[in-house]
Amino acid sequence: MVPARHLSLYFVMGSQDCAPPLSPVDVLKKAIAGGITCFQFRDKHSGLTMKETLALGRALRSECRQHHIPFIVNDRVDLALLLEADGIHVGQDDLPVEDVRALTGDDMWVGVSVHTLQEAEEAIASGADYLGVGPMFPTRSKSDAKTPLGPEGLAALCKQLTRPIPIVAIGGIRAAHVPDILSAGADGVAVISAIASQTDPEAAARALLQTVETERRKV
Ligand code: TZP
Ligand code: MG
Repeated sequence: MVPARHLSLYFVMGSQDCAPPLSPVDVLKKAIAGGITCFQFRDKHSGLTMKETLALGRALRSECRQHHIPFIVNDRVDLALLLEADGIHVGQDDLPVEDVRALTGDDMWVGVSVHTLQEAEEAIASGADYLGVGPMFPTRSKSDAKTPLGPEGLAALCKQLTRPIPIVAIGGIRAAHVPDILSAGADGVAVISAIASQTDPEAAARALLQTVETERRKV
């Protein structure tokens, strides 16, 4: 299992999520300065070649290592292994958890995206270390995102889970949503645009983290 504190402010990003003048490395540096607690490298449909993706992954990995931020790779076991990632995150259409585990060994965390209680139970049974539940709200960052669950959907899922597991909520999340999401049962929030599309990603990350920490004291 992933220690829940790492999920407080989970930043997801790839080159498709950043716009000049800030490069992905600039954005990550600022997000780290603002206090993110975990980073997922998710480069999708960005037009980068495999070599460019690997090079970018190495640069981002190095930033995370320097600041002791867990580094997770989205979808790609090959990249996760080459980048010596701390974890890999898979969706419902990616490799099954057992097969990921067979390739990565037991030391790498495996996170799974789920949208329903059944998917959550299956992910737990197959040995997931944490769940990403979403989308919470409409999002522009994922073209094939499913129907938003809202905090009510998240609360229902959390309440019915038969075994506990660390949970991070994702999809359209802004600081104002944090109270409802944490009281619904999530350990933290995962965001792309609430940090990557902001003119000041550091300030955006800092404000989000502060909200998470304030709310956590109340929950
Ligand atoms: N999975 C479910 S929604 C989503 C992913 C990767 C996109 C989240 O991006 P944003 O910009 O925080 O809505
Ligand atoms: Mg995926």
